[in-house]
Amino acid sequence: MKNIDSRTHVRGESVYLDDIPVIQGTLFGAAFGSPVAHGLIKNLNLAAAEAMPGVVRILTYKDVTGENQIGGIIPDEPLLAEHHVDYCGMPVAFVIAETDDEARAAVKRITIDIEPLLVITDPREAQAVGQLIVPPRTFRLGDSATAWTACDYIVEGTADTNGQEHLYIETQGAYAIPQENNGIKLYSSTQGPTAVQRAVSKSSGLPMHQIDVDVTRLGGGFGGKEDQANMWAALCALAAHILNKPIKYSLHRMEDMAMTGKRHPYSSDFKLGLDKDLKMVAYEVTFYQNAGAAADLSPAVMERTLFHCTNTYFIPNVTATAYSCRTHLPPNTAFRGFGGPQGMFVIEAAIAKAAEELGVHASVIQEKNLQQTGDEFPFGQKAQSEAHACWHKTDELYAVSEIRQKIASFNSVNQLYKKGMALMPICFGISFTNTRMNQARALVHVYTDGSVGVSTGAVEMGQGVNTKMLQVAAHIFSIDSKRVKIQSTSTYRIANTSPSAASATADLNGKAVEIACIEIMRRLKAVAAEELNVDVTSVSLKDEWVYVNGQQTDWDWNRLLIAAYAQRVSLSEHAHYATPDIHYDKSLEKGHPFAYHVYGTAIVEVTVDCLRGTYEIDAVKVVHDFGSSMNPLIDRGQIEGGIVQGIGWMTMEEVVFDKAGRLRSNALSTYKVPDIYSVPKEITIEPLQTETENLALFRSKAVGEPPLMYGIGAYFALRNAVLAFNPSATIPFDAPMTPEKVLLALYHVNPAQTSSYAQTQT
Ligand code: LUZ
Ligand code: MOS
Repeated sequence: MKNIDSRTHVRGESVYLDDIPVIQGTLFGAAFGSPVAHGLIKNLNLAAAEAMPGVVRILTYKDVTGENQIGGIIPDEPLLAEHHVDYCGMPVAFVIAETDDEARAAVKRITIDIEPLLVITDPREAQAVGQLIVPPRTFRLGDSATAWTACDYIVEGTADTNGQEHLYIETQGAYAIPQENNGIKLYSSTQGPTAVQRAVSKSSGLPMHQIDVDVTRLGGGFGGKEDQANMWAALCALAAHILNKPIKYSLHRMEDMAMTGKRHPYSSDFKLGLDKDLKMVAYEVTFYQNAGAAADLSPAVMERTLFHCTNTYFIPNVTATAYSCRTHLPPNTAFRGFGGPQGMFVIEAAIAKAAEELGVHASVIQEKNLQQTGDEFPFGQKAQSEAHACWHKTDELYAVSEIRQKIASFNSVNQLYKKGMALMPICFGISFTNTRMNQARALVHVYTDGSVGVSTGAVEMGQGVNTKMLQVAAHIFSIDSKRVKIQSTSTYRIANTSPSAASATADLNGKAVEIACIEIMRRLKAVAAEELNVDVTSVSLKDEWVYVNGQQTDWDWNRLLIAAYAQRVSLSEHAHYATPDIHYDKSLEKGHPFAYHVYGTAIVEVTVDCLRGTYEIDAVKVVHDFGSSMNPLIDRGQIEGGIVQGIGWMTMEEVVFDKAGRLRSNALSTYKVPDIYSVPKEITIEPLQTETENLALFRSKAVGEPPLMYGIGAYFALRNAVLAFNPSATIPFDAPMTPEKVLLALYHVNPAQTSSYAQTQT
């Protein structure tokens, strides 16, 4: 079944926040963000802005009717700055005007006097002066300190990954419409309607039952709208509450890029020990997470980095420590993978370093250390591992040694073009790491005309979750999918939702839909049994007809519904699902936090132009653990998108903040993302079909985040191509591997290691 939104998407008829018809009397908001990254506010000058045409009101922290606080995990983030500013772009005032243009023109007239304070943009500097968001955490397995003596080879190093702009096509925004008796209806481009509802409730002072957050779909989220839609919704709701007028704010791209957080940059130290058979014996790693100026989701992101610090390998002795470091950047936030990719990059860097020093292919070390079923993760969970199955199927299907030979022969006859490849096995835990969040609800109404309406807590953001929800209902009822409509996601219909995140949305909400539909079916079968005067166990429904003992009757779906209604049997159900058997003990850092893991292996092949430093991604060939896909078309789309997004993070996307904390890569002219010309020339995806995972919706494993991590292979493939040209290059593990960095590495001369290349070329 194709994505149910494809028709309206292609025709431009799909409704996003900015497509909602604006009600008469609507006013428009625009935020004034701090021009300075850190300082004390001495004076905020609003008079010139207030005198601008169309300006109705300018709100500051003094106008906040509830608590001036939108922090989720930790209450450390004001809605509007009070006495100090902590990052460039931090909202200080909110202008309300009659038009969008007037609001923004007035923002430009606001001036602010700030006494500057020391700006820290580097996480290690922040850690050194004790600026931590939460206390550090350490995961331990075995005893790495004593294990070094058992190692024949030890490598140490540093590995850095940079941030990443979400670049959802639809920018952040909200539209708040006051209702009678202080209610507020909010349209918000959010992955977390309840998160918005909570932030609005806290900052406005209204109870949650007064706030209906309604989401039809998003033009992309990628984690950027898990927490950071709250600010704009809370500002619009506050203004709507105070002025009793509808208020809309839809951010411009440059406002969005400057004011919102991104993927967390990390700087990490690693030490990896191997025995003479290249088995990894001990691994120590310290992560310095650049959290930005407020907690946002950083503690949870930090924890997922630890959960994924050994990727898909078994290492018997591990000590992994993570610091969440407070800097003066916009608060960094969820981004597809949620800290996992950052952790996985470091172990892959350590393996690459060992391979380069020992003169073997990294894949030899990777393969020897793949985790087996029953192996223990550093956090105590025992693996149900598909790592070997994915790796070996990759080798079988794509013939790794043949690719390697082709690359070697290409490289031997080409001076200025070099090819490289890398294998990238992945392993990603499915469930929110915060156990309590692994719950969802669904509300299913069957109407007497035979149509079905389904509401869940799932937010459609292009990932196709609504299509999957629809498939569940149509399948359980055994009715034509055209009869089912997935309604918008509303906090009035579904309460206390977890955000659509952690790759778990289809599993959690789909299971709730399944439970609700099964319950309605149970009642319908009882009605049929009574009407037909047969035993209920003999009744079944198939393709909209009632069967008794496998024999079709003259009762169809509609006739049965009308009978049920006449018998006053409920045709509605609200169901709850909570992932069973997951638990985690933070005091021990042990437990079973994930319902299951998703595995896969990718081969990434690249060609570097060694004169220019530019490169192309020739191919990405994948074996992916789908479980048993319930929608191969959607799942393949997710994998292709994830691969391209991961490659973008690892190669061309470069977030640049200057020392003063100002974003220099603040538009698409200075921040380069993969386009149609730079995507891999070939992407091949073969399924590893398994039937084991019953905690996945219809045994169809989660597919949202894991494929992004295949993109990490692009970094190591580029590295290998560069080393084919200049074997003496010392290349820091410092992603992204932009063309500039490739060029520097190609012509890098290592004075300690005067190779023949260096002698002839200098
Ligand atoms: N969000 C969250 C996530 O709140 N908890 C998680 O564990 C998570 N994992 C991935 C993506 N978003
Ligand atoms: Mo996400 S990073 O699953 O919002």
